[in-house]
Amino acid sequence: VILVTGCNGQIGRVLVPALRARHGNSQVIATDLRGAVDRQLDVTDTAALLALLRELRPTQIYHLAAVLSATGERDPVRAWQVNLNGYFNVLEGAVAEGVERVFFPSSIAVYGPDVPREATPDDAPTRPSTIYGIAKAAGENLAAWYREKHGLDVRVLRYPGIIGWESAPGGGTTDYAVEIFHAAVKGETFVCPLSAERALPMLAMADAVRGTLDYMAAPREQIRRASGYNLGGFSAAPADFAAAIRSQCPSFQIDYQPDARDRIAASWPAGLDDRAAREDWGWQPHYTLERLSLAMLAHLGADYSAQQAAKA
Ligand code: VAH
Repeated sequence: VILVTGCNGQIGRVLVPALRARHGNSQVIATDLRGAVDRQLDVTDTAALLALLRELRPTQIYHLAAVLSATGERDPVRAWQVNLNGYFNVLEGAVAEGVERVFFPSSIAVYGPDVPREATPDDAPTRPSTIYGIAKAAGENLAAWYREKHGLDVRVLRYPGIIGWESAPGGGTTDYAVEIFHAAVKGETFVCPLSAERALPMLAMADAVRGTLDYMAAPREQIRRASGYNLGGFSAAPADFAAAIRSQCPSFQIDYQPDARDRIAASWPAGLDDRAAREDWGWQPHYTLERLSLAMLAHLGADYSAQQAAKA
């Protein structure tokens, strides 16, 4: 049995169906604080988490429950409780209940402004500027500690911004890269919270989920980095998304109004060096900015037209 926490988040909504397709519906137990779940679970409730692990005896845990970067800057106490204490509970419970493998999503947010920006390597120093990034960097070190001390196979990926048509993001600095496409298909002017040239590493949701499942299925001896791997896709700034959208929607309008999220993005890399993931376990992204933009507009455009037709 595979347990997923945070199943109703941006990644969880896509990862759970992909896990079910690979392992079978009955093998995946989707949990979250609220919404459509197999079991309700608050990862900060240690006793409830331990009781669920004892009942279900999962062999793997995908721990996706988290408070993202922008929200975390406004509510650091809650961000720390969920992002670190919740994760610590998962690791302690995994050891206590004999879980074989744990997935921990880290982020480019573990890097600060003192790293090579265009192709940040895995071994660049991690001096994060956000509460979210601090918790993720601590989480990477916890993964290495539990691997060393308990032999727990905790696997970590440093995700870039993730963009998909399948699910909505929530509370992140990179949410704009999904919301811009929704505005485009509705013919609305997009008010962008990042400045035009603010480039960040980005990745298609379909690539991120496929890469995560391939990584978790790789033989243990291929995983040579205990603290995890950068997972790269492409590098893009808001102006790049606007240009890709305009090639399909010539009348698309964008209004740049940088806010606190632009300052967070300014502390992050513009691009990732993910050679270690490619060499160690065969990582390979498939979506470029252009291909992803076409797919986003096609899927969201179809959804929007169907919604309009239903209202008519
Ligand atoms: C966020 N989507 O914006 C997340 C992610 C790299 C960005 O960590 O907080």
